[in-house]
Amino acid sequence: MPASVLVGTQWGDEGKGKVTDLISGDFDVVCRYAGGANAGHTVIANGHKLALHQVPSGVMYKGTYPVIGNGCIVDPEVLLGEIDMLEEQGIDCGDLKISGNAHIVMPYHKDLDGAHEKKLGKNLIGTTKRGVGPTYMDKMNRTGLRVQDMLDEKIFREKLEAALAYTNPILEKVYEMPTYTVDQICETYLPFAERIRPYIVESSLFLNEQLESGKNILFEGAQATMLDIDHGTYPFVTSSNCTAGGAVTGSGVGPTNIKRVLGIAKAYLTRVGSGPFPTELFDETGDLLGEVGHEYGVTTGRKRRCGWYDGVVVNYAARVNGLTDLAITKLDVLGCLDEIKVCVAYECDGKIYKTVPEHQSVFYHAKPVYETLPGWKCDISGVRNFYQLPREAKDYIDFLEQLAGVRVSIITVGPDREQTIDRY
Ligand code: 2SA
Ligand code: GDP
Ligand code: MG
Repeated sequence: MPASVLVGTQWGDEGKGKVTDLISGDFDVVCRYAGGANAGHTVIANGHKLALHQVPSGVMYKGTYPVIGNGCIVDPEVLLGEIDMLEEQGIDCGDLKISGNAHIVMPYHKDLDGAHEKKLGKNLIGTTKRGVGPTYMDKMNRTGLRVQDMLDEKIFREKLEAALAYTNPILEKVYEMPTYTVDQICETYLPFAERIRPYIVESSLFLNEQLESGKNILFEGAQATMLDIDHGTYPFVTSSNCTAGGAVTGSGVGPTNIKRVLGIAKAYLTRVGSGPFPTELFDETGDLLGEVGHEYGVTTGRKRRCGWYDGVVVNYAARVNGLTDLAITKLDVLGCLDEIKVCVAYECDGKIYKTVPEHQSVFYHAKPVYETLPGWKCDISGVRNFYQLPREAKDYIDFLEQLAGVRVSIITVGPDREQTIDRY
């Protein structure tokens, strides 16, 4: 299998970190292709519990190269802190590769992110305030700085001067915030540059050479389909292409190399931040799912909104990502419920929608049409074989498979690597 993509099918936090870690042993390279320190991927294995933001979740495996692709953005402070944290735990980061074309998050990007949210008032997006939107904005505007610019102080200073000539007036006049000088940023960023230098590579070249020598690559998606800048619930999205197509542009590996696209779907649904969420629960069942599933943001600690599994959303994700198979995560959490609802369609102004409507106001007003399935009311966290699951749990998986139109190849029943049912 030359290259595979692992992608979130909902609004994020489906357990991408856990599944990436689970299958990374079968890959020679694990590459992040989009997003930055907004991501929070949890990996629990070999006695370690890691919350990863910048470093790919394949880092636990010796002999697997973790790569930060050109489609990612890099916050040097977060990245270096993470490398230190990993090395303190005895996890070697010497094989980490960072694309010279990835864009750098600057202090002013974080200021702008927070200030813009404040200006939006009640219409705020609910970002992670990690500077993600403004960094991608500068990339598209061609006023951004890239990792490779850190390699040469003269170039870094020149590009920074041009960037500040554009950004300082925005900080000052639009947001009434303090501005930056080149020296001020150089003081912190040039020492970061020295530490990052050994990891910088021409990542598209590196990845393609790996493929040519028979190695295989896993592309680890961040955020998720419904947060994708093109296919998500715009404007309540992140600023990158989280969907499988982003793996191509975000790495410089051609689409013909990708043979598997594994979608990750939580057995219920969560969303953090603002925006439409048709199956959201505002009652004690929502609270129970949040409590049993420990639904709090890995990056910000925010409480996640909880709701029923939305079969329309995952079916849409199967379409826009070209999914080959699905992993259903956190099935164990549903063991606390007598009955479980699944959204099979939406109703809006008397019309039934079986797919995610393109028009945002239809989606915003969509009322879920539910089917109710019986719960299994027991602890399944020790089950390792599909046939040992209670009948109701097997029927639930079969139903989700039918709705998605894609085979369920992995089921997870707990946060540890071992708490997994492999049907691949
Ligand atoms: P941003 O910061 O500009 O990317 O925010 C834009 C929207 O994208 C959502 N977003 C996320 N949603 C789920 N999980 C994410 N990572 C963290 C986690 C989130 C956290 O793993 O828990 O800790 O709060 C993530 N990153 C971005 C965000 O909520 C906005 O809706
Ligand atoms: P990601 O952003 O998609 O990697 O997901 P997060 O790490 O933000 O959130 C997933 C959370 O669920 C983490 O705390 C995981 O440890 C946990 N988790 C993953 N799989 C399972 C599972 O099957 N059962 C339970 N109970 N927890 C899980
Ligand atoms: Mg997460």
